Amino acid sequence: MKNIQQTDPKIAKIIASEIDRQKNGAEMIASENFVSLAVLETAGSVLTNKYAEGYPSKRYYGGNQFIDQSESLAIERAKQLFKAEHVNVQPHAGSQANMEAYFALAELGDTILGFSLSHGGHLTHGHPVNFSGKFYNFIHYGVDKEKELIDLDEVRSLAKKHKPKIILAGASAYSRKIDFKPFKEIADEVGAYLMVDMAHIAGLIATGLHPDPVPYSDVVTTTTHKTLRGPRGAMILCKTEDRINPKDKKNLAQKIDSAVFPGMQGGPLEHIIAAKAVAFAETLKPEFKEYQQQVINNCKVLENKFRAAGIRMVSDGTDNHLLMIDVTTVGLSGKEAETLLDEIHIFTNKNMIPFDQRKPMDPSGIRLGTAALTTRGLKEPDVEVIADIIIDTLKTKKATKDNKQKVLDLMKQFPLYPEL
Ligand code: DSN
Repeated sequence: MKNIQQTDPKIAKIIASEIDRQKNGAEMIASENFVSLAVLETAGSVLTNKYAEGYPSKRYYGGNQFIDQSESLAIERAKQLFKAEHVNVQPHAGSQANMEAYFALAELGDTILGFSLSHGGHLTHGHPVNFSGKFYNFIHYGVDKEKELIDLDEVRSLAKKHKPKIILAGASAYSRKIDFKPFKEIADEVGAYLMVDMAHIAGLIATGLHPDPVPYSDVVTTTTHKTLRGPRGAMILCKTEDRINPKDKKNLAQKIDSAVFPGMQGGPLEHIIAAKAVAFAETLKPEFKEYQQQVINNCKVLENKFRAAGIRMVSDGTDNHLLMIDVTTVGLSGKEAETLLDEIHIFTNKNMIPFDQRKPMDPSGIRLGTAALTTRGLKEPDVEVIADIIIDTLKTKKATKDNKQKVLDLMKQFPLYPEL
């Protein structure tokens, strides 16, 4: 920070304020996490200076002998972590990874069957305001009204009716396990590729705590910064052979690689790719599995607390790192709940819930996650304290000084980045 303070005090101040915000709050946005200092250091390293268009040993620029080593390590570690045949670690973000996967598997205008955003899917799974909904003919499945679980009968009947080129599974606001085997069976029945976006649950999958999509899928995309706890970025895992078009000149791995570069991206972010390698090495350690189990245990504490408080949860609970709360059951909108919690330094996000009667900017739900809290070291009794504070705030509809102080006192017991 010394250099930034000298050359750009405004930005230095913003960074210092953000460090304070992160330290003095309970981060419960389900897609966020805190990277290790080793990942942070690598992401801020001189590797940012290098152009490396191409792939290890096949670059368009000289001087890549060291960059080749770090990118190869990232690839090898990711392959080991997910037992994947092929991995491309260059996607800059989850949206790019999804775009690149669609480019590799389909032609513009082709039909893709994905999970509706309003039921828990993602913007890049075919929402009309996103490139995905503009470039492709997306059809959506959702959850059933009663149990609020993914409706596989609907997936099958829509697949048979629309004959999609790709069936897409994966979610950003779904608190239950997704079984990928039936998705593969349906994909086989209609001759579609199976693509899975495992961004939210990648850490759980890497540690065997969630059903694994890799054996069933042609392509799997993921971000690297959510439960996987790496730097902000993404990657694509795939099979080598193209199951649907085996006679094409390029196999599936080659199609994915060319969709990433030169198809979509130019110079890869090699500082971030090296930081991915560092994160994957952390992920391969036994402690990472203990961490992921604790993430789930902590989320179960939230589930039990909300059930006891009589506050409705979508699908009545959770199997993973997140929980969807219907805050209309306490007479609040999602935006009101998010704002109240923000005021007492509990950071969450408003979220649509299935069959929501309200609008996306002020929906009926909030999404809570435990990945970041667990990285700070919170265990069941600590999460009980947070749950009580959230429930009190939502029920009284008041952001009290007392509750804010309780959050600050609790988070002080779990120092974040004391070195910074
Ligand atoms: N924005 C991410 C999330 O919060 O789930 C998904 O891209």
